Amino acid sequence: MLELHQFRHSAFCLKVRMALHVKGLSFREVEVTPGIGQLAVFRLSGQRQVPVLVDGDTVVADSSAICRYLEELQPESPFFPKDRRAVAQVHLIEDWADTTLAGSVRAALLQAAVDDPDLRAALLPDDVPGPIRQVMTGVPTGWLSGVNELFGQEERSAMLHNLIAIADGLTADSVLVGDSLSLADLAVAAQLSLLRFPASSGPQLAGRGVAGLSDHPRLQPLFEWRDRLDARLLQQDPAAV
Ligand SMILES: N[C@@H](CCC(=O)N[C@@H](CS)C(=O)NCC(=O)O)C(=O)O
Repeated sequence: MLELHQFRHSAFCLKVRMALHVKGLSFREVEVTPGIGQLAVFRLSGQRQVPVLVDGDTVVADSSAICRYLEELQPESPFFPKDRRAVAQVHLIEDWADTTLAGSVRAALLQAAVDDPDLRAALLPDDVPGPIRQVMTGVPTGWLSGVNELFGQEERSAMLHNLIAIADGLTADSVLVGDSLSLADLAVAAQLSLLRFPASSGPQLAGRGVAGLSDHPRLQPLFEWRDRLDARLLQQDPAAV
């Protein structure tokens, strides 16, 4: 049985969970505790980040490397279109989503968590003990935001510009490249989870996210598209056992 070592609310881990569902592969989720649990991740994979996929003796780190491994393991429901130009577009969009978009949504969510103690509480792992949870959510906003502005105006408008451009061309059941689902869809949909958490993130987080973006009128088609994908891939079949 495949094992996915993950942080539940990591967008990169969500991308891999979606990919596993597209391929119809069953897997076991191993929740990693941030910090201390990453020692085991390092011992296993030679680096400390999640997601890490374990398939018997094979250990693969990095969401893109894992998706390419899954593509070889299970060629059906391919992650890439046939047309060469479309393949290039998928690579470009996946790379943009995993780097530029990932950096911006992370900064946006951190900023939102600084501003909103309830969101901060919802983001803590479920097994954080009550007293620690209280201290973490009680941290005065001023103290945290004193660090500096996390999510700058320029970064926000660049991200918004790109997301609106995508949203404008979408309907709920369209795909980003070609005419079937590809890694471009999974990579973008996964990063959007940090702006507005999907139903598969659980009742504490579903629908919450970054104020001003999660409810931005021009982005609604994008979140509706993402919600469709989330429902199709992750909700009806909680295949992970
Ligand atoms: N390029 C990697 C990025 C993975 C990544 O950034 N993982 C984060 C969780 S979202 C992580 O493990 N952070 C902990 C750390 O860097 O120590 C991928 O695509 O998998």
